[in-house]
Amino acid sequence: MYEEKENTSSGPKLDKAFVESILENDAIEQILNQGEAFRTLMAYYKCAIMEVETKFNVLNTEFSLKYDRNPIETIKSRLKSPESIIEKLHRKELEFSASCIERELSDIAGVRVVCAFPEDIYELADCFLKQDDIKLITKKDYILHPKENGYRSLHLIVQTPIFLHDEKRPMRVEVQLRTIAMDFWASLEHRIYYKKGQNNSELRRELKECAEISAALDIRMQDIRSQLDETEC
Ligand code: 0O2
Repeated sequence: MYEEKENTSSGPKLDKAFVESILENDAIEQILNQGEAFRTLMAYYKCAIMEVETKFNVLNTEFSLKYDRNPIETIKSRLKSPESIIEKLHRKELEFSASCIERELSDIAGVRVVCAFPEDIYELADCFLKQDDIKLITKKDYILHPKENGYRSLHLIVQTPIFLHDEKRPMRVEVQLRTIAMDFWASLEHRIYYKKGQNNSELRRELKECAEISAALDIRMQDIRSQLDETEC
């Protein structure tokens, strides 16, 4: 679950019943043995989230000085929950170890940047990716190429350094950029369908139609803004 405010609790707590329901005893033992390394790795991912959030906050401030408006409506971040990590490792038949998590999973740290207009997404992404300490690992443009269900967002997996007392550590972060309309749609769809595998085809069709309508609305609102910008010049 993505949150607007950073979670400052002492660390993620594991739902033991969930873990026992999907894993064998020896795998649970393996997880418990990794406790300290896991907590340390999660702290590093939290730092990486802070680095990326700061970069977007700086860009937002600079844009607001230059254009007299904020391109970013909200930034929401999340650390993947221990349950989701275990479930994903289990699904991919990977071992539970801090090194395997770091090597194989790219979405432990997630930053979601919500903008008013589609144009802002691409401009922010460009500025962010031009920074010399950001390395692009993968880019998936679900705005240009929406998913079959209607999902739209720009996804970037990037590597960013965090500066510890005695080392500079590269960490991977998943950045999702979307408009308010895309975010509204995805939140609803996430609650109803995504991951739940339900199969009500009529609802699916309606949701897809809503995605098309909200994409058209995004384009019209952007056109209106462009016209306003022109009349103000
Ligand atoms: P959560 O609960 O949001 O963290 P992967 O399985 O990560 O190796 P995948 O699925 O190819 O790779 O990654 P992709 O397509 O970049 O999607 C990753 C994230 O995008 C998901 O994270 C969702 O947050 C979001 N997402 C992707 N597709 C959909 C969709 O159809 N509907 C909605 N609502 N969100 C989507 P998680 O970890 O799966 O989920």
